[in-house]
Amino acid sequence: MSDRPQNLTPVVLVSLQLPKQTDEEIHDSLMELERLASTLGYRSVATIIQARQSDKTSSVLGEGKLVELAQLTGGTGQIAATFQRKKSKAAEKFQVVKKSQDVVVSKNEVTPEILAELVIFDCDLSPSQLRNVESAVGVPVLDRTGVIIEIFSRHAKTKAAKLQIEIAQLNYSAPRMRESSGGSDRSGGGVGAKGVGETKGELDSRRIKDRIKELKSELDLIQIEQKQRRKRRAEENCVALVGYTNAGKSSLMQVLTGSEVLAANQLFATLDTTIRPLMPETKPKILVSDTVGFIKKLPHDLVASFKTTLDEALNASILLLVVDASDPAFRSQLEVTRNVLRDMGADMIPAKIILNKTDLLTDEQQAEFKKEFPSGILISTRNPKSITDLRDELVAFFEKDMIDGEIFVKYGSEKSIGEIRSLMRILKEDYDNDGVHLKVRSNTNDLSRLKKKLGLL
Ligand SMILES: Nc1nc2c(ncn2[C@@H]2O[C@H](COP(=O)(O)OP(=O)(O)OP(=O)(O)O)[C@@H](O)[C@H]2O)c(=O)[nH]1
Ligand SMILES: [Mg+2]
Repeated sequence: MSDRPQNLTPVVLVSLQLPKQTDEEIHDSLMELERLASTLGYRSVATIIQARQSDKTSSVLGEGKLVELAQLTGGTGQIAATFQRKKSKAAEKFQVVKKSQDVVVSKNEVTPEILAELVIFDCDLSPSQLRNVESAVGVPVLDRTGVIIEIFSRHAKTKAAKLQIEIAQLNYSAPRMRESSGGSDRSGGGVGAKGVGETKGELDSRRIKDRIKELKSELDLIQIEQKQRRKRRAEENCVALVGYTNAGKSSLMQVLTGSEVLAANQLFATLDTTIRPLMPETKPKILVSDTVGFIKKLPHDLVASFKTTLDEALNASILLLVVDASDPAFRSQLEVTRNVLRDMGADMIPAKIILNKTDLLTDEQQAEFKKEFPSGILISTRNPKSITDLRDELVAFFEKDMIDGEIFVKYGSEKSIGEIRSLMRILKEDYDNDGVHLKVRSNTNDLSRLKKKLGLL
C-alpha cells in the first residue's frame, strides 16, 4: 500500500462472509471493491471481514465488529435512534476533506491515528441498514451499488449514457430519501407544491417518479435513432469486443482500428459503444465495436442500461470475449461475461476467447492456457505481431463465407466499379475492347445483386 498516492480519501472496506461463500470469493470480491474504490479516488486503509449467517440484520455487522469499525472512523459504535444523514455537500458526494496524518491501518488492527472518512460495504445495503451503520460510524457509508453508480455517473459521456445513469441514480436514491425525510411534515397543499395530505417524503418521491418518466421518454427518442442506425449497419460485417471491465477491450480496439478510444487502468472507463472500421481497411469493410465492461454483482438498474448499450453487440457476426489473462480471477470473470451474453440471447453468436495481456504471463502460463483454451487466441495489445495475427483470423472468418466470382463491366457502366470496389475484394482485373473483366471475392448476396444489376444473370 505504500506506493499509493497519499492524498486520497482513506476508506474502510467491509465484507460479510455468508455461509455459502468461500474465502477465495470474498478475497477476489474485496480486491475488486478496492479497485472500484481507487477508481473513485479512495484509498483503502483497512478491511473488515465478518462471517455472518445473514446480511439482513438491521446493524449488518455484529455489535463488537460495529464498535471495531467505528474505532476506525471515530464514530460511537452505537446505532442512534434519531440520526440525520450528513447534509453537507461533501458528505453527499462522499468526498471528505483529508486529515493531516497518514497511518496505514491493516486488517483488524485498530490504530485510529488516521480516521477513515468513508465506509464501503461489499454488498448491497437496505436504506435503513445504511442509515443505522452511518449513525454508528459517524461517516458516510456506501454499498457496492452506490460505488458502481458513482463511477458510471463520473464516466458517462454521451447523452444516452448520462440519461441512463441519472435514471439508475434516482432509482437508487429514492428509497433512501424517503427514509431520511421521515413521515411528519404533512401538508395541507399549496400552489404547485405538495398535494393535499402529502408528506415531504411523498412529494420527493412523486417528483422523482416524474423526473424518471421524463428521462425515460428522452432516452426512448435517442434509442429509436440508435435502432435505425443499427438497422443500416445490420448488413455489414461486425466484430464486437465484449468482456469484463479492464480486460483491455478499448486497448484492443485502438490497435485493431487505429482509433483513439479511451483506454485506462480504471474500472468502467468505457460506457458507450464505439464502432470503427478494422485497419488497414478490408473489402468488404469489417467494423469493430468496443462495448461497456461487465462486473460481478451488477446493480439491477445498471443491467438495463448495459443491455441497451450491448444490443449493439448482438448485431455482430462474431464476438471476441476479451479476458485479462494476467488476472488470477479471470476464469470467474469469463463466466460472468458468458452469463450476461446468455441472458441477452447473444450466446448463439460465434465467439472466440481472446486471452489478453500475455506480456504479463510466463511462458509456462501461456502454454497452460493454450491447453486449457485450445481455440482461444493469446494476444497482448502491446505485441503488434499478435494483433496482426488476430486481424488475419478475423479477415479469414469473414472470407470463409465468401465466394469467388467473375463480373464483366461494360465501358459506360463504370459507376458500378465504385460499388464493386467498396463491397468486394478484387482479385484480378483485365481490360479489353468492350470493358473490364473482374475476378472478385464477395458475399453471395452482393455478388448476385450486382450481377443482376449489370444484366449478367
Ligand atoms: N500489460 C498489459 N496491459 C494492458 C494490455 N492491454 C490493455 N492493458 C491495460 O489494461 C488497462 C485496461 O485497459 P482498457 O483497454 O481500458 O480495458 P477495457 O476492457 O476497455 O476496460 P473498461 O472500459 O473499463 O471495460 C489499461 O491500463 C491498459 O493499458 C496488455 O496487453 N498488456
Ligand atoms: Mg474500455
